[in-house]
Amino acid sequence: MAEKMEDQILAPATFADQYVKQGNRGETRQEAKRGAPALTTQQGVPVADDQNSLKASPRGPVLLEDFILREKIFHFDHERIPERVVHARGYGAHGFFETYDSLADVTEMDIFQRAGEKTPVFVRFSTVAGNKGSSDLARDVRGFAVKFYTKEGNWDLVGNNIPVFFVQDAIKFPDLIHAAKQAPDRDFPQAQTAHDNFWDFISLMPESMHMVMWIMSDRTIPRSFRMMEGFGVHTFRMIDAKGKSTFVKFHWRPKLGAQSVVWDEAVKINGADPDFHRRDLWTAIESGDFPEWELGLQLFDEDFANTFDFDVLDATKLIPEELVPLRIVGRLVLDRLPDNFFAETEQVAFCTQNVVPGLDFTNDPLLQGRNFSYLDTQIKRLGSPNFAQLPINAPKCPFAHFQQDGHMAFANPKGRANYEPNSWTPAAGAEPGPRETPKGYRSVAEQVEGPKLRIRPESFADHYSQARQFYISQTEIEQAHIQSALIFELSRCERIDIRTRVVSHLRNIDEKLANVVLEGLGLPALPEPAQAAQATRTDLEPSDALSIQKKNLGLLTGRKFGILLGDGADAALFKAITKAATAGGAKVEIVAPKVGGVELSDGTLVEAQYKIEGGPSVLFDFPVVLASGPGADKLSKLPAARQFVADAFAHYKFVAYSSEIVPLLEKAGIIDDLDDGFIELDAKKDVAEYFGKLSEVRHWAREKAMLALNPDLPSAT
Ligand code: HDE
Repeated sequence: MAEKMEDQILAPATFADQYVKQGNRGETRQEAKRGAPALTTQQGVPVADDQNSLKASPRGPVLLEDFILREKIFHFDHERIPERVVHARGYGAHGFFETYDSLADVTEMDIFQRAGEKTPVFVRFSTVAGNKGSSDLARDVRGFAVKFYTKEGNWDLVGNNIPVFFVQDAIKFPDLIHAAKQAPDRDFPQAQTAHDNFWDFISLMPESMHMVMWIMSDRTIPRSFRMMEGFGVHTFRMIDAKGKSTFVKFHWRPKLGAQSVVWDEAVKINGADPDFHRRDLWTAIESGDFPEWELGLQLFDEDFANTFDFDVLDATKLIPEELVPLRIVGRLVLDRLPDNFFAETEQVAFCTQNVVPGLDFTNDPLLQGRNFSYLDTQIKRLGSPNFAQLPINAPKCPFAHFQQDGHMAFANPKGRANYEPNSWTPAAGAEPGPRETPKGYRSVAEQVEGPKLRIRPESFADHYSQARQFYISQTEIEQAHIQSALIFELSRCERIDIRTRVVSHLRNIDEKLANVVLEGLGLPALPEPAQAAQATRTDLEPSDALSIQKKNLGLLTGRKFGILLGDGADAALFKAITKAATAGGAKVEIVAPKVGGVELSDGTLVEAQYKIEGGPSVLFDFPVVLASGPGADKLSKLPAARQFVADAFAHYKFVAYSSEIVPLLEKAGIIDDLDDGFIELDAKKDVAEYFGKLSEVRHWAREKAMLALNPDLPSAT
């Protein structure tokens, strides 16, 4: 029997302002009207029905003839490209780099010649170990990759948020990554190093010990991409117009200051908002709070390199800023979101070998291996040697060469000459095409001699001195965090011999650290210190530049207040806090029992961004709780509200609250432990006192007190 095919128009109320029809089986149909263009196939054929495939009768088989269905499914099947083998999860933004002063005394790099010049950039931040869909707050190194579209070609500075690396030679990189990622038999754990394979490998690689101190520190759980430092890691060379070469190390310094979260918070953020870092970057740029970093250079010559205690070619070492201070040369501003994540953030291809005239490599064996890897990996990932033609990868300066054809070649030259040298001239009937420029890229004429061999230089043999220097440069609280991180990670490593082997390395770094970790793991006896190729030096002074807490800028800018509101909350207090927070450059978000909002004491209705179960205090730097009367009573009964304040307490946060919510603090079990970090607000004047405390960011005195009270916590031992 023939089916009834007419569509009926639905009641407008159901779909608000949408112009919608309904098919005879309830399919929603929207037509190309009111400004919406016609849907077509890839070939431009208009599509009449995008809801039903072509069938031989209503309940019959789908026909092979349905080219519309087949084309749509075919394209969908091929949407994915291989994710990056490392740094798969990342997030990017566009912006510019502005040069402060000319650096012509040091380098010919065009980008550094003219003060005030702005160069477009694309930046991608990433984690290393997790897959593309992993959560943002994994304990991991963060990638900090910058593509500068300069007038003399693209320069990629592919760095991390940690200035040193795990291994000294690129030949060990595949082993490192295999060990860090999921075990091959079980494919877990995802995005974490707390497992046997990682610690087994690390414990067999003494050179990784400096990096291990950094990854067990708070650096690997940053509060925001906007609050991370960045480093080029390797030593590069800058070359001036006369050919003189100067060594250089690159540093990015966030204008908001560096900040991290605490571990328990990181774990909970991963559940509450796995996209915490990308959402943070997106919303900051969208709301006009453009993140900024300054670029600092450590510049030094061969003489310094020869007298420095460590080899500047060894990527497991840094040069303390106390020895070579940073020269600040410009700023990076991210002010534009990508239009399309895939086309820009996913398809961007950073390559360490993308350097420009005036910049050259050194013989760092890790860097040299990377210079092969990054080009090679793009072929696999992007599928064609023409990946540089993608808009995100193409230079913004003129370019011309004779490379041709290949998959997806879409920028194809015209004319006859596709080789050089050639004899074509317009008079002979064709353009000659591009030719050499004497002032083009030149490598430093470095003298190289010696036997060809597989060997590690003697100057790479000290694996513990800078690890120790990093550890003793941290505040007491930061050291406690390193201790707990090591204990947690090693507790997830099942083999006792591996745990013990790590402790044997820690003995070469700091005896107290080794003992605390031993105790924390309940290991029976201290192992012998690991055999060291070179004894640890104890004469390296602490460097304040290595600590996050010692460099705290105490800014409210870029931070977030989360105000948990109950009905009847004091309107004057609410407004005073909101005003002071906004004036300080912070954002304020509201959490309430219902997202519809709450009614303040003066009858104002305030809408909420989060229903309390979806707005835990881990999402905010500064949690506040305001309610009174039945509103306060109601909050005290809600488990999520109790968790809100209990977590804020456990994460050492400053918490401002109105006096009537004391029953909530009682129910949360923290009333007897309240300290100076919990600020009761009775009147607007108390708000000033509360804001006066916030420059410390967290109430670390609470953590100190907790450590002193609890002999089972790390640094109390
Ligand atoms: Fe990478 N690394 N890496 N790496 N790396 C990649 O390139 C590699 C290293 C870094 O946002 C890959 O395009 C080797 C150090 C960042 O797209 C791959 C070695 C540092 C990114 C690769 C290293 C980095 C990558 C994977 C040892 C800090 C992400 C996809 C010799 C200075 C860039 C890709 C982005 C990505 C290889 C070590 C930073 C496979 C062989 C040291 C930020 O080519």
